Parts: sequence; structure tokens; C-alpha cells
Amino acid sequence: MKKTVWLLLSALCIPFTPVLAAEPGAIQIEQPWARESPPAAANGAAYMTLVNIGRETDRLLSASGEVAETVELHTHLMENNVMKMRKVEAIEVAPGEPTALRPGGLHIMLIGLKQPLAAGQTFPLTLRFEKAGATSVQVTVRGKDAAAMPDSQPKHHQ
Ligand SMILES: [Cu+2]
Repeated sequence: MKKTVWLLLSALCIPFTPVLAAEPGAIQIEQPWARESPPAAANGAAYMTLVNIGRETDRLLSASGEVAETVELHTHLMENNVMKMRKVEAIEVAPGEPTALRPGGLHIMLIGLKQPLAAGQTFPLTLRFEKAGATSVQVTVRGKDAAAMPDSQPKHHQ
């Protein structure tokens, strides 16, 4: 009788072991957030800070999520005195210096929002890194006053 119980417990425990043994990623993702979108806005953007705690440079290759029809990696560039957005193939994350995705700079573009982003809600995004692999984050939607944050830059997005 005792033996049977023990075997049962063992069988229950074993499937969890491989998950616990997984290598921790070398990329930490801090404060993922997005700004509240006006009701009619088609697009939005998500921001966060990527910190590489490993020794090798990694690259964010893509982001995906159900929140929008298309999710792309973007940056802002000045062209003839006009701030423009450009799609980028990857975002490099080097050890030592945090890589900031923020308004006016690098961002994760949410094209074709399925519903407006309301302050206080959260939505998941999956980020895929070249070395660290895929990881999921919860993005918090902040109110419009998030524009007044010290790290924000020229605002414009659409
Ligand atoms: Cu963009």
C-alpha cells in the first residue's frame, strides 16, 4: 500500500523536473508598458527596458501578440527634420548597457489594434530573442499622463 502511494507521487512529480531545469534567459525585461490609446486609434506602441545580464550580445528578433493584427519592431529617425518611424529587423541588446524602448525611440509597434488600449489593463506579448529564445511579458497600459514621464521624448506616434 505504502509503495503504491510513493510511486504515484513520483509519477506526479517527474513531469515538472524538465521545466525547472530550463536555462534561465540572459535577458531581463523591465517595466513593459504601453500608452492608453484614443478610441479611434488604429495603432499603438509598447515600450520596455531590455537588460542583458549575460556576456554575449543578444538580439530581439520579433514580438507577437493577440493585441493587434501585426506587431513590428520600430525605431524613430529624423529625416529632413521630420520624425519618421522605420521598421527594424532586430534590436541589439548588449551586456552592460540597458536597451530602452521608449516614446520617440525604439518601440514595439502594434498595428491594427483589436480594441483600444485602456489604462490599467494588461496584455501579453511574446518576445523572441536570438539567443535567449522566446519569453512572454505582460504589458501594462498607462494613462495619457505617461507622456510626462522624464524619459519621454518628442511625442508623435501616428
Ligand atoms: Cu512605430
